[in-house]
Amino acid sequence: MMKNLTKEPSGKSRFSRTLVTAALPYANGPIHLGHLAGAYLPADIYVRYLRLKGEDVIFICGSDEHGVAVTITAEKEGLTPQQIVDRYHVMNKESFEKFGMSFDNYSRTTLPVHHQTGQEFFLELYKQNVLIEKSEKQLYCEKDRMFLADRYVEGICPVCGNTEARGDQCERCGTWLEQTQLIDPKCKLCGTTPVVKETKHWYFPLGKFQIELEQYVDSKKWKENVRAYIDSWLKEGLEDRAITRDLHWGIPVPLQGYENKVIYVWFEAVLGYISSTKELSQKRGDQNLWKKYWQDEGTRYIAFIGKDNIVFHTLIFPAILMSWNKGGKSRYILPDAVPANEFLNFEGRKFSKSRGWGIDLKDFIDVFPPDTLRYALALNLPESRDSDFYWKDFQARVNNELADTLGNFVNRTLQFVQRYYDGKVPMAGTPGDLDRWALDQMKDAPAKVGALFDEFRFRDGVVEAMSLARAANKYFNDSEPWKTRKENPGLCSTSINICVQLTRSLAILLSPVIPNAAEEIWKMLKLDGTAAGAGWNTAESFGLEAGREIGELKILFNKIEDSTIEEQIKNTASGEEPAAKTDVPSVVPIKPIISIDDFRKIDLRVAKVVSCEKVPKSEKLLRIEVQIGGEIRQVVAGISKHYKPEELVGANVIVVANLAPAKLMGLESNGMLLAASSEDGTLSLLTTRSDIGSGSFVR
Ligand code: B3M
Ligand code: ZN
Repeated sequence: MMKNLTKEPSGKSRFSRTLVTAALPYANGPIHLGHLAGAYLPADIYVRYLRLKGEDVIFICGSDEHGVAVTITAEKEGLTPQQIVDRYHVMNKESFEKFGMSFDNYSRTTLPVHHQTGQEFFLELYKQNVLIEKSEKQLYCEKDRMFLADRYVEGICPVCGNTEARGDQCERCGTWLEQTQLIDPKCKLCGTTPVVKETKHWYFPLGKFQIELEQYVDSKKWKENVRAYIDSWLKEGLEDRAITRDLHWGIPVPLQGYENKVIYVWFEAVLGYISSTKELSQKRGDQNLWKKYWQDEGTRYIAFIGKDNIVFHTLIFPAILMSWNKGGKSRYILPDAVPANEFLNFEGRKFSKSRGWGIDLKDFIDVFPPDTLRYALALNLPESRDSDFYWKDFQARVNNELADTLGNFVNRTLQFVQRYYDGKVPMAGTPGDLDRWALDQMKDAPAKVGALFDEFRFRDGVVEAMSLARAANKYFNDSEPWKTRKENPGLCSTSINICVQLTRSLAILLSPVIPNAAEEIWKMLKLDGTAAGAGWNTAESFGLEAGREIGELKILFNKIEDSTIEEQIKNTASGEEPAAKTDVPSVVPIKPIISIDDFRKIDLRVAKVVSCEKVPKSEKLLRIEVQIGGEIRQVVAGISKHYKPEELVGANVIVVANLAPAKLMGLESNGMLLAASSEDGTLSLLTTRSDIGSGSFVR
């Protein structure tokens, strides 16, 4: 378990302010629930909580508008990249606002202030002679006449066998790839096999920062899931990384001879947090504001992201900042915590835009109040492992917890005040045992919930806050005010007074999660100011004096009908059967149906391994000679992490015998071995009994 990050052993914080950033979403598509659960909702709960505690905090975000993610979408839609980012920047900013994201600034990486920041960092590192220029072999499409940066090329991941790995990263196993490592690469635009051509690029020597990064990582506290990723990167050994690209969309490389190249999107996107803070400075007319948050040791920096962005925020961004700091111009602070979440799945499967699986934020909040989504997601955050969004769960959370527990308690309490006390808070007398129990619950709640939020355990924190609502309902039931009203009016007014105080405390404690409902409660109580501004610790004690008038009552949450949920299930799951709810990890979605004729095009054969050796200088590749009937062939396979060469000799494996030849590290590969690969990248070759002759058909 992690210790409270804000406190020194003495209990006093050594920080005087907090900078919170949330990953900059690509402006190439709408925000969906998976994004919210990965980074945005936890970040917003945290910031709202800090503000309630009266801390100095700013919350920074914006659209990531460069890179191949954007240009590919533009090409698909026949629009310019600018048109795409304009559309999605506005759309995402609006849906974030409706969802209640309380950013202090939501910027764009296409703004001049960001281009300047990106070029300034690039030039500073260049002047320090940190960057290395290299002539490298890259994949080039002769048909489209361009170098195939990142996602413009797709092929088989040499680590996990995923057939849709991209030129920079395999999304399935998370391996960060060089495009020339891809097996059987294809141009994404025209589908042809690219050629290898020389091009010049600037590299960032990440490897040189290995030791400094290890020290940095050891000096901070990380969530277990995050630390596991970092350690695997560090263990693998860090390598130089190209930070320029042959593209026309992005921040131009500010050097002669590089006119047609841009800075790699990941190098500049992380700097977008700084530019966004600079923009906030300008907006607030305080030129020093951004420096205070980025360059003062008294600032604590927390970066909220999803798990696929961990390496960029825990290693690459810190290394860039360390590198800048060596120049002596000024010193940036490094992230103190990167509380990355795992993935949220939808009804048992991965969100998939192309397959229409999942739901966008925009569509969701057209139908349901944002607080219902915030609450249901908060209780389902993938904080330590992947989790699932199910429509039925959502309905149950809203109906049983928000409407029946919280809403019902607030409603019955305030109705009682309206009906029997003329709308004024009744007097509290000396508390009895039952009352003291309720008061103890109230007194302990802010510290309990706060301790969990401090540790980035938002799910548990919200459960804890909601347990105060449960206790409040129990207290109402057990004190039976409908009876004591006549039998013992003093007892009755004490319990109703305490119920009103509990209502106020609940508004404060739940305000980071359900900010709209919290303010509704505040209005019903006719309190001054806002629940969000009341002060976290004031939830411990009485905040409404007796005799005070309360406001008009409203229903906090309406229940969701079965028919409404059925309709959503129909609309958002494109007619596919929701997977059964189990703890079994979800699978990557099945590909579209093919005909038997399509399948027959693939010539699968049994092949006997006659010799096998490691490919020199390659960590992953084996060179294998197989016999298929009377023919001996060479196949190169990325399985050396899973099989020793001597293990394979004599084995009967299955090969795709009619696959177009491919070159891997200069070796021709004539065919592909079939292997099962699990999500975590474990590989197992398909084999047959040894008495099946080589060359036999597999069908
Ligand atoms: N745009 C990737 C993503 O949207 C990337 C994050 C940038 S954070 C600086 O997941
Ligand atoms: Zn992979």
